[in-house]
Amino acid sequence: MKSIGILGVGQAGGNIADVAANLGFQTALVNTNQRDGLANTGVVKKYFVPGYNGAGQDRSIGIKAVNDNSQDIIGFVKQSFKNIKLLLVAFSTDGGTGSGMSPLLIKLLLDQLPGINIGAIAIVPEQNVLAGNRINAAECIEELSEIEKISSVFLVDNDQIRKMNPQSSKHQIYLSANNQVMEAINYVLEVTQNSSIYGNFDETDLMRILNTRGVTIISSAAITDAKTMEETCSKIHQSLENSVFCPIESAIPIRAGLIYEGSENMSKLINVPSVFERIGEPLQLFEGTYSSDSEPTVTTILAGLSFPTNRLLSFEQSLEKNKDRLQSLMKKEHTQKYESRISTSYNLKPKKHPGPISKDRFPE
Ligand SMILES: Nc1nc2c(ncn2[C@@H]2O[C@H](COP(=O)(O)OP(=O)(O)OP(=O)(O)O)[C@@H](O)[C@H]2O)c(=O)[nH]1
Ligand SMILES: [Mg+2]
Repeated sequence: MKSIGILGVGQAGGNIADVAANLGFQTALVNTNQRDGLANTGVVKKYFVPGYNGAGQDRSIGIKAVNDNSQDIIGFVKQSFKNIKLLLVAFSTDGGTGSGMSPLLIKLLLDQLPGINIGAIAIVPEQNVLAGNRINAAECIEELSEIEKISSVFLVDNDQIRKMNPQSSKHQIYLSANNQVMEAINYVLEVTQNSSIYGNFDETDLMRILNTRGVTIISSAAITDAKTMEETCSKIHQSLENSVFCPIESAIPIRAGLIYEGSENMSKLINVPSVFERIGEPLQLFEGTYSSDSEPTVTTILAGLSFPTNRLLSFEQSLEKNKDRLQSLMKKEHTQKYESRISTSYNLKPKKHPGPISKDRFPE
């Protein structure tokens, strides 16, 4: 039985839980929209918040859904997962349900599920989403970053997938992101089950890394055609830049893992100090070396990173630039109305704005 559980919240969260279920993780989902959740057929345990039909990208509806049903939801989560050490709550930051419910739910679960660490798989939307989604994402990530006892936060970056596959449809991007994030987490968990005479990376090591508060990133680099230590090092850095997660911007990780799998010969090309020279030396490093016939691969886990300020600032800057236009749109919602001229012209209603009916408006 895997020691990490995945709780999907909202549609994107449910989709990630579905992928996780197919990889053998314990999973459950919570949604305000039954129709979305029912599509995630791999997930058996489902809680639909009664009286709701989606949150329509309104975070306050998600927050209310948790506040009004907190005991039922916590009871559902308790029942759904057995003997896990880490629960990862998966959701998108820019909708209403997952974005609104998840930070609050994580806080409540941390209080009410003692002994289980809780982290997050939070999806950061593409740059080109509209203002409402950007506001949601910024608010959600701010709330997440304030949770005191939270473990790893994986920031899944849909833009990273777009960057690697510019022609892909939205659906392909989502599917690829969901698969990549769960395969990365699955790999580092599975590898703890292997044994090695050269250096084991065991479950305690992994949990030590994943229970670090802050942003976590996992990436794998195939080093098959590397000839030198420099080439190996640059392949590792490249894999970090191109992973499914928001790329690291500056901060040094607090804990890290370095796992090598492949022929013993190629492992000589890994020079740990030079790998961390650019990233910054962490407080603790956990290493694992596994001799096998598979393609030589270095998997890096960096935990305790800062939230990617520049990536998030770019959201906020574009909101700031369009502030006047956005505020006038918000105001318009409450002030706009259409005044018909037809009734006044035909004297059906008391006159408001007398004037001829325009021929352009009512062509013959
Ligand atoms: N990576 C990934 N992103 C997704 C997926 N589905 C949706 N998204 C992203 O999530 C956003 C929409 O969020 P949803 O998860 O549909 O929202 P929700 O939590 O169900 O909230 P409401 O629909 O507002 O009730 C989109 O703008 C995308 O950024 C998915 O399966 N994978
Ligand atoms: Mg939805």
